[in-house]
Amino acid sequence: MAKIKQIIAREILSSGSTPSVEVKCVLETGTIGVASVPYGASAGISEAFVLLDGDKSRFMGKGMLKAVENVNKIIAPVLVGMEVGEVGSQNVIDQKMIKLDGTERKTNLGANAILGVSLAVARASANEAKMPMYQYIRKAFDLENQGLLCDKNYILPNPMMVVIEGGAHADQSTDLQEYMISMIGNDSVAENVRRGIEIYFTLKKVLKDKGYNSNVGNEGAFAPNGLPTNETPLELIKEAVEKSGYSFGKDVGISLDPAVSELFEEGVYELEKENKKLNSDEMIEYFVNWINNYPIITLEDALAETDWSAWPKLTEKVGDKIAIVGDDLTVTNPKLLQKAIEVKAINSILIKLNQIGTLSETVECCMLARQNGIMTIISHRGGGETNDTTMIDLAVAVNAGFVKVGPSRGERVEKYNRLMEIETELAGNCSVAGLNFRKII
Ligand code: 2PG
Ligand code: MG
Repeated sequence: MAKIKQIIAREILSSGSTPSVEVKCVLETGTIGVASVPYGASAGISEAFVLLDGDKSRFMGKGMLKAVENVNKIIAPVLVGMEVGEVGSQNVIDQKMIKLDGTERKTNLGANAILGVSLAVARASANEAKMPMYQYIRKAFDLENQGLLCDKNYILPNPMMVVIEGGAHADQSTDLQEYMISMIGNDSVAENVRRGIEIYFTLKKVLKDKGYNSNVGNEGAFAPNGLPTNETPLELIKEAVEKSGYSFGKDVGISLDPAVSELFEEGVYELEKENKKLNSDEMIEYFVNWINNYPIITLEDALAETDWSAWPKLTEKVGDKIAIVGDDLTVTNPKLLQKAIEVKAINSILIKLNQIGTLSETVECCMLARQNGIMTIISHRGGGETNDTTMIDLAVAVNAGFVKVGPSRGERVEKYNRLMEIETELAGNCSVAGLNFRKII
């Protein structure tokens, strides 16, 4: 046990050069924990509030000095002197900040301020306990003893790599946001990462040979312009997988995040590229058709975040075959997840720490998912990521099925490097989710 001595925040840059917040927590023992928060480009409407300065003379209004000040002047004085390191103390600290803010979406202090502190405190506590973060997260929330895990052993998540991106993440690419390859072999994480990267490089060649450019979008995935339809990336990926010498459907499956909340207005989904306007049932049929023709294993935000009545129809139709994943729909919020469980809207959930704004609520959401047979996928953010790798430790701690991270760029590969580091650290005392990913619930 140790007490918090100091908490200091500062404004930093995240990928894409959007400002973000970094927080340092110093304990009385001298132990330090540093953490930073990411930023979403296609954020869901119910996500926790990101407090921006709005001062147009700095960073086009996107500065985060107000959030920094909230940490330094409001949160820090309340938390200094509090104990960390005991089971439950992370939750006490997070609840204290939630109360101090006093709003549903952390609108007063900003989720960017609160999450920065939450993660910095957790890092300092893990360092103090001389534990890797994934082990500390299990300890802090007593996950092993409360029977909250599907397995006390570590089951490492499969890589889900974004290889073609469009929508809000790139200009003039596809209407849909993310086309991913999900590695389902269970030899090792390092092996899965290597295979994924080989396919990524082969895809670059496939694109070039067909005359498309191979420039990358926000997440480091290719964002070619001039693709004739939204289905074309599926064919290109198929070619790249096969040319890389892997079996399409056995070693590698496709994951999609169409993020169609961005395309939905007044009951209509507009696919500009194909000049189509679809209602909810037609949108479902559009994807069911793809599911019948390609080895799609996970499908995220295939319907809009406000189109609640359509989600159960999709899950009813294909939920026994593939993972139907809520992201904008559920925004890592235990209350929204509970609603989704009640109406049988999903069988899997995307988890992003900054959608809810504290480590405690994020873990609570993962455990609620676990108790209800919902697979968790821990994800990066498309807008501004930092080199913080807490999402990977979280994934390992909670037995997540996948981690969704772009294939290239420093802030993304840092996540895979951390996952491979954990695999080495565990030296065989772990398994890889592999083909059993649907059982990782
Ligand atoms: C998503 C994410 C991450 P963003 O929609 O799943 O890929 O994008 O962070 O922009 O919301
Ligand atoms: Mg998404």
